Amino acid sequence: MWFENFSDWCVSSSCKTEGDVSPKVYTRFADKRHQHSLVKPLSESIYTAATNIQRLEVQGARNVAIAAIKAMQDLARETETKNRQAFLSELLEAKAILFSSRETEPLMRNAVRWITNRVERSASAKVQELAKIVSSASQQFLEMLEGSKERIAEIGARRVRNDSVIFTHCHSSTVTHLLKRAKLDGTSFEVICTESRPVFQGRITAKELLDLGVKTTLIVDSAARFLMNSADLVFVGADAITSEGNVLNKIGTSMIALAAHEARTPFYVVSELLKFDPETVYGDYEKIEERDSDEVWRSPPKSLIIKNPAFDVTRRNFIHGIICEEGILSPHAVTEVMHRKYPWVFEQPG
Ligand code: RUB
Repeated sequence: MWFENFSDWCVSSSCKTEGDVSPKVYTRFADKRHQHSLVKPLSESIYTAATNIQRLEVQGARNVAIAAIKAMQDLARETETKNRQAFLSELLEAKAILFSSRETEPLMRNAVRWITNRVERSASAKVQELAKIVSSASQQFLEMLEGSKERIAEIGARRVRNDSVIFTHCHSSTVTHLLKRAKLDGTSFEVICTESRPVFQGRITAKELLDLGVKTTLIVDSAARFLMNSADLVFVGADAITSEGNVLNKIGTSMIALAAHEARTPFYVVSELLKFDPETVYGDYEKIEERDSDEVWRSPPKSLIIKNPAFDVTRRNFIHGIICEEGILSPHAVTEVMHRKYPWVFEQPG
């Protein structure tokens, strides 16, 4: 089906009306669409994935990357472009839309770049062959992610001692997979998790852990320091790792790191290395996404200023180690290991 503009696409897709899309999403993606009015839109999957990511229906860096990769696979299947140039433009448009759906997600950006770079490098003029490259590159990236997740769980589970108490924040699928592995290895432990205001991803963690049969205690975020002395170690996920070895994760993570430092509780980041942002090597700061204020207070008093940053930066001095697919690394070693293991990440940032 052909659409005149984004609002038509919206009406015919999972968004029932324009108003059903947050104004931010609408403006962002509508601007893109209007540059291309009267052309068939990209695969609907790209807009749907971008909208779901932006609305937090897809949560956590790994799931965001997987949703973007799957949308690229759909695009390759559904494309109606007839030549190399048109196919490349379609891919670049998809890349721009996916990148703008969340600012603090280098894993997603690395995944999409991995796919588009492979297509750009091929000399083929046939759309069918280029589409095959998108599918196989996507599959390779998904396999890399899966392999890393298993390796991280294997390594990290060795740090969980019998009868220990683990502290965690927000919901990281990488952390919960590690804890699942520790449980399957027969280790007995309990977990304290924060509720993670404002949208309570800690409840997802709590439910998953209870389903695994792990004794779990949920606390309000501001009780983190109060309870830190009861924990033996902290595991948190990551959204981004910078060239200096600093880590961005859910807002509140850096406060937890400070509390852990004060209590001398080892603080580990559990993350695949592909959350590294190559642009930080060249001086760019990782952007911190600011989310809608109504997540914090739906009907606040007029003129009240509400700030709702989604992530914060934990400096490397507070990080005991990064548990990744290459082992437990000092944050100082990250850039060097990235150069060795994933040199392609540095080839074409942007
Ligand atoms: C989730 C969050 C997670 C990281 C890592 O924030 O901060 O700790 O994304 O998750 P949000 P994973 O809910 O706002 O996306 O280990 O699953 O990649």
